[in-house]
Amino acid sequence: SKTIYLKDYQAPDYLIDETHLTFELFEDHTQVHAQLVMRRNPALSAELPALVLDGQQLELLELKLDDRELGAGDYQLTDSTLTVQPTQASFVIDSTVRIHPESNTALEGLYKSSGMFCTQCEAEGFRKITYYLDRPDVMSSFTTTLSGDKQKYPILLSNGNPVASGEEGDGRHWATWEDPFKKPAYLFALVAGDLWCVEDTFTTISARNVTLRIYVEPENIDKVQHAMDSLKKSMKWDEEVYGREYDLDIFMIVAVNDFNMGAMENKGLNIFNSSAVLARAETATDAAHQRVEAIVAHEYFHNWSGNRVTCRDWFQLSLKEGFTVFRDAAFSADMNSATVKRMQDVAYLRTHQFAEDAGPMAHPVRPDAYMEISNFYTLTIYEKGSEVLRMIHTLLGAEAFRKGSDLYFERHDGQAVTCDDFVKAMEDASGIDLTQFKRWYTQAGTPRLAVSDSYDAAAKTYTLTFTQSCPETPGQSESSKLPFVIPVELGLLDAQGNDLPLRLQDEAAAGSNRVLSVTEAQQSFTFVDVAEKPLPSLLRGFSAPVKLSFAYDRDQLMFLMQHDSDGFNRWEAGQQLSVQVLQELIGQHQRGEALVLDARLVSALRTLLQDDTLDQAMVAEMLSLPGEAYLTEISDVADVDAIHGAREFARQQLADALFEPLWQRYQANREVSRNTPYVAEAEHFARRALQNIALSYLMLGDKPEVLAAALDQFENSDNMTERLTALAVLVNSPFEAERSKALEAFAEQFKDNALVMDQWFSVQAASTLPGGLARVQALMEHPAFTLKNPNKVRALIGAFAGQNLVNFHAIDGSGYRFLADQVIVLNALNPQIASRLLAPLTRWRKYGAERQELMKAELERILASGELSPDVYEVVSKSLA
Ligand code: B3K
Ligand code: ZN
Repeated sequence: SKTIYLKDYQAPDYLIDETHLTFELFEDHTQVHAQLVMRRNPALSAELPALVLDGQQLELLELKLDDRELGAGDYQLTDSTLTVQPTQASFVIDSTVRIHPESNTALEGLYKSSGMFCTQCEAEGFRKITYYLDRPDVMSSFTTTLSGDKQKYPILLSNGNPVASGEEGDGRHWATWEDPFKKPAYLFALVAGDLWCVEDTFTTISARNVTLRIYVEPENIDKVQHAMDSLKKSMKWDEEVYGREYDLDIFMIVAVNDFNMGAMENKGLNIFNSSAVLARAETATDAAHQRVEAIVAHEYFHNWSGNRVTCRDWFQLSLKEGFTVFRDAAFSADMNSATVKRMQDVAYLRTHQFAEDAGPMAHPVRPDAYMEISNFYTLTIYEKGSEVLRMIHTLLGAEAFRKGSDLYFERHDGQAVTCDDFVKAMEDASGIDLTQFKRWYTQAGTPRLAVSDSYDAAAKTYTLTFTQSCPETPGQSESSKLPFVIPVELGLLDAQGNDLPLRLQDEAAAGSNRVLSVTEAQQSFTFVDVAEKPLPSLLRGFSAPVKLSFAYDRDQLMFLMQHDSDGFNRWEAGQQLSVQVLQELIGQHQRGEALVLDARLVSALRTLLQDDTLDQAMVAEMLSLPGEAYLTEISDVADVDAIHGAREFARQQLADALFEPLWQRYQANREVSRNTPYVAEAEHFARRALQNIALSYLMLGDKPEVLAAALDQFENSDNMTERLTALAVLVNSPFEAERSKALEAFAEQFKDNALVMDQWFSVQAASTLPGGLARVQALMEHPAFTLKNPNKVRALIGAFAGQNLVNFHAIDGSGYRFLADQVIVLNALNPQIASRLLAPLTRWRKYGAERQELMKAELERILASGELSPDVYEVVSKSLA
């Protein structure tokens, strides 16, 4: 495999002004005709270099240049290119190819899913459909005609507006779609199938009526309303918050069952994994409802941040992804609880993106090299990219940020641009220089920010000293990294827990919450007129994606938990307290000592549980101890068994000590749930979240009244949130008879609902009871399981390797061997899924010597297993390097 470098970027030799496509869809092949109206790139010299079109797995049937049929001597073919010599600056290429969507298991290009045809082109799937300049800086208008069997494929869709349709007489029909907005090929889409739709309309801010349609398989038509509501909210929000109006007359979403990721923002025709569209109380959890809302918003927001203004090359991927995640996070915060959304996002970032940043695939938000671009749809591009935008927002303020985004959209509408262009628009609109800030785009790794303080009682000054550094990442030594701009939002608490006014030396005004810009390797800030030694509340709202350290003792953390005016930092103090307590238990476990839980954690959580004025979602989040994956990430050498043992011990102790208040809160909330119809809104999510975390603690106590409550919740709930938690606690309990009965009943009730069966697989795959691997292997034989469906692979194998750490990391290496076996099979079937599944093995450096050897041996076995896809090859070879 060869590496592609950002420094080698060159503008395209030729442009495509118009693309006219015809698809004839058949059961055993599809024929694609493409007419490309092209010209020499006017920005380059008048010479006419050879035209090199991308194309893979295509059978070329016919090729014409300006109506002249080309013979074998007139062009050159390789397995990824077609080369022709143009003779004039403007010309038309006509090609006809045969492709095989019916046997496409990689789910990239044109493929079939549950009997329907659909496409996935980003990043480089279009070259598996026809010969083309498959790069995002070549933007063209598209006209697409599709024809197929009328009975099997009554619905024929593509991008843009429908312009004509008709019958062919032989049981076939056709439709033509026209997309007037110039777009790169990665935004092309086509769908043909037997689908039903829910239709609605949205009136835009300038009073245009837009038809909204969500297409699904007929049996799912009752699970679409939540996505439709989310779509309308998104359209309105983007008008209000970003001034962005929708442009076409119709906006469509299609749900497909076999999809490599969540969804895809194809112009006017978003294609979604059905798991990211379908939601109703009986079959989808609260988390699933929120995920649908967020993904619908994300893909819709791409219409501006991605489609109208797109990326010049794939190194700029975060230009659209980081920005769009930032936008969807703000939307979700506005629709639900902003603090809860932030806590969840930060926990996710610190657990998973920080681990990526510390592993062999670490890369900057704007990478400068890749082998396979599909491997770079990462937490760093998406989540860290969003954090980078959030910091720009913090540094500029909301108003200047909005001016900057308006300028960006206005300046670059219809263009393919770079991250630098985005930052430039922000600078021009705000007058703020972001030169140093841009290091966030080019330097990989998670910065460390150590903070110390000193108080001068005589002078009444308080000084905070910040020291930043960033660890080595592949290709970037620690010493080569220059200081970042780190916005630190903070407050200082007095002994009563009130925010003190904050005034720096030489400043006139004083506020109580402010942002300091740390820009140097070491830097001090001195506050004046500080009457008493304060307790700092640092990095409020997690204002920068760094690892902050300050020597808080546990009493100080408990104080912050109760008094910090920043809700996020109250949670954060609780997390840090839990981490300290758990790390102490991990040490005791490793030294073979008796485990003793610090009683302060019990009393802090008791206080929270007994305070019914607090936001219940917040209490639920505070009760959830940091996960094993996060404890792994923050360990130098992760001791899987000690981490699991310590955390389970703490949970058990908390369950025993807090039985009364947990049982009270559980019963009160369950009572409300029982008498309230399901509503997918924040306050109801909060009630169920607290009810469910309480139940999971209570079940650790082996009490018959709790078992009865769990069984009742399992049998008599009208919603999946309560039912699935009840199933999960039974699956993890020692009550064997109840467990198998519940699993059987659940499977019987939901056997026809693939998405619910995914949950059933996951709950079992994640159970940390002994014998995990054998259970997973048995479930692979279940009739509802197939390696060909990515959702199933993620639900069973992904959940086992990612969430069942004690079983996956079994010291006999059986979990590693199993995962490697699956990766080898999937490498041939679906390289993108194979490569993602691999991630846990790439983290081998985190573990002790014995596990390191076992994990490395499996990576080497994959490397030697035969012909590897570029996807798998890149990840395995970089992990072993
Ligand atoms: N842009 C797509 C991701 C495509 C991934 C291709 N391997 C979904 C999204 O981020 O909205
Ligand atoms: Zn996206």
